[in-house]
Parts: sequence; structure tokens; C-alpha cells
Amino acid sequence: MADEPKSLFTVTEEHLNTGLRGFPVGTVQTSFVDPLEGIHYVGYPVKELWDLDPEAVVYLLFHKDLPTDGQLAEFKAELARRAALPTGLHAFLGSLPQDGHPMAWFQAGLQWLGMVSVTGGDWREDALNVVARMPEMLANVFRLREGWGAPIESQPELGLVENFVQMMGVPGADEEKLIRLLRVFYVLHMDHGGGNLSTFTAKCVASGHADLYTSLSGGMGALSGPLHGRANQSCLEFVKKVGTSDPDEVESFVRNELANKRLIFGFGHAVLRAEDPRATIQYGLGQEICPDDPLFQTAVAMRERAVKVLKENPKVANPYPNVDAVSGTLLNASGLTKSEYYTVLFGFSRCSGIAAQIIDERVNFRGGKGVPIYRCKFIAEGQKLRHR
Ligand code: AMX
Repeated sequence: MADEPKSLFTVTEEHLNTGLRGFPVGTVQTSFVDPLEGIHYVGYPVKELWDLDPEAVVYLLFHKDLPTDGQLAEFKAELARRAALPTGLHAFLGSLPQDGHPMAWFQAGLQWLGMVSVTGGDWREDALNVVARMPEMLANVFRLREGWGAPIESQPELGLVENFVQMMGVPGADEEKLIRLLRVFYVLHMDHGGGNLSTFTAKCVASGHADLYTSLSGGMGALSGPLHGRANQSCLEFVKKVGTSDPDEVESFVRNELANKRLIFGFGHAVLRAEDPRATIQYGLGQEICPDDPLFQTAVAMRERAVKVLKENPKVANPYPNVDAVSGTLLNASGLTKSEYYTVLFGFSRCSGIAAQIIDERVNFRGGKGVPIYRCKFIAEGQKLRHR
């Protein structure tokens, strides 16, 4: 007799209208989150990958193995060959409303890229193209929306992040510092399991065989929400609001916020039960690139005192810093001072992980047949049969 299918989860009425929280709906091969050790990419803890070339980690998610030196050189060369943008993007982005949120520009840019370069069904080809072309597309978003002047010529052989930074040409920024930071930022934000909102949304859209660009644009729409990717924007604003790095004053501030029923941004997590290793890595990086920055010192004081205060409330499942606790502070100290762009930087990286997961779902899973169109069930309620 064939083995009975194993029950993974029992659905009860209490699970309805809870946002699919915890429902197993599929498998994922790119990453998993351990509550104590945090994110792992294809089995490797992020603390062992964070200072690799971003392209090596993209390769890992796409191929499920780290590249050899030769494979990495070939992969970088392949991305560089694919980087050239069709003409017309600059004029298109230039027509967008200046005060539209940068994430809306990001989505529009992805849709434009798809209109001019989609292959018509080759998911892998589209994924490599989008990863390769995003640095120039997003650098254009920054320059045009901020009025920083004419586009700067692309030099894709520099690398994804290096080329992005030189094309942004952020006035007054220390480019070397920004590259060091954004290389790490890119690796840390690339993937976070299969069920986070942006990844899930993009995979949903792709399951109906909308193209990869449209799917990523849907995912970036999900990422733009303040409960999801836009939390990194709020975290810098919060650190600024603390206004001191004196530990006792920081502690009083945290107590006052909680007494007024406000959140302590950058702390807590739905799955993690320890300091997010991505936060640990960024605190370390801050000590290297901006140890004397006053906001960084505030974030360091928060790491001790906010945890101390949050631990006093047994309802808080995880009192420790999350990925956003210090990322905005580091970006700000490196010259990217406008927090409304921080989610774009998150999405720049996350699109690689999402694209890798879409390839798996569309062409690898179920013996190459792919996952069928998503269709979950909603129980009809308050709708007795009626006739006119
Ligand atoms: N400050 C104040 N209260 C907090 C808190 C925090 N940082 N973290 C949790 N709590 C409270 C919750 O609001 C909840 O209170 P309630 O029962 O009165 O509603 C209670 O503690 C239990 O919550 P939980 O089970 O510990 O967390 P959760 O899974 O419901 O939510 C998260 C997780 C991240 C939304 C929450 O910790 C939070 O709001 N943190 C602050 C905002 C933030 O940093 N967001 C970025 C998250 C990182 C990311 O995913 N990008």
C-alpha cells in the first residue's frame, strides 16, 4: 500500500482571515530562516556569505551551489554582456510624476523593461537579463527623480553594485564606502524563504504565466508596503527621533514610546527569536565605516537598551534587533540620506532571490511541469442564495 500523505498542518476555523500565517503551501530551495541562526541561502548561514561578491550569491540562488572562481568570472562576464539597456528608458522615466514614490518608479521601470525586452516564455533568460539591467534602470530612477543631472555611462564590467554606485553618482557621497556597504546590503537582502509577502506575490503572478517583469513588478508593489519592505524607511526616521546616544536617555525614550503604545522600530520579528544575524553583520560594518556617526551611536545604544526594556514585556516574542535596526543609519552615513529610497535598494537585491524562486516554480518543480496557477480557497460567508 502506498504511504499515506503526511499531514503538515491542520486547518481550523481560527486560521481563516489570518493572512495565511504559517500555512505550508509549497517548497523552496533558495533559502530558509532558522529562528536562532537567521537566514540561510541554499543551506549556508548568511554569516558565512555576507562578504562574498554579490554575483556569487546570485549564482548560488540560481544554481544551488557556490561558483568556483572560473564559474564566477564567467557569470559576471555573462551579466555584463546582458547589461545594455534598450534605448528609451531615460525618456520614459523622465515622464513620471516627480513626487511619485521611488518604489512606484521602480515598478514602472520594470514594466517598461519588460515591454521592450521580454523573451516570450524563457524564464531563465528573462531573469538573467533583469538582474543584469537593474543597476542602470535604478541608477536612472535616482538621478532623474533627484535631479542629479544627465545619465552616467554604464560600466557593467565593474560588477552589479559597483556599476550601480558609479552610475548613481550620489553628490557628496564617498563612493568607496557606499560600494562596501551596498555590496553587503545586496547579499543580506537577497532572499528570505518562500512565503514573505513580496516573494509570494511575485510567484502568484508568475503562476498565471504573466511574464517575469510583470511578476517582479507585482512583488515590488507588495514590498513597498510599510508593514513589509518600507519598514527600513521608518527605521531611520525612528533613530533620528531618539535624538541622543546617551544610554540612559535612550532607555527613557524607549520606555516613553512604549507607554504611549508606539512601536520600537528595528526590533522584533515574526519568526526570529534572537538578534538577526543580518543586524549583527551591519553593526560590525558600522564600526568599520562610520563608528563616530551620531545616529550610528544612537543605534548602538538602542541595541543594548531597547532590548533590555522590550525583554521586560513577556508578550514581545523577540526583543532583539531585526535587519532594519541599523541599515538606514549606515546608508545615511554613507551619503544616501533620503530614506524613501531605502526600499528600492532592498528591492534591487530581493528581485534576484525572487527571480531564482520563480525559475524553480515555473521550470524546475514537479518534474519540470512547474507549479500550477495558484488558487486557494475562500469560504463564502454571509451570502445566502437569493433571487431578484
Ligand atoms: N515594539 C513594540 N511592541 C512590540 C514590538 C516592538 N518592536 N515587537 C513586538 N511588539 C508587540 C506587538 O505589537 C504585539 O503587541 P499586541 O499583542 O499588543 O498586538 C506583541 O508585542 C507580540 O508581538 P510579536 O508576536 O512579538 O511580534 P509579531 O510577529 O506580531 O510582529 C513585528 C513582528 C516585526 C511586526 C513587530 O515586532 C514590530 O512591529 N516591530 C517593530 C517594527 C519593525 O521593526 N518592523 C520591521 C520588521 C523587519 C522586516 O520584516 N522588514
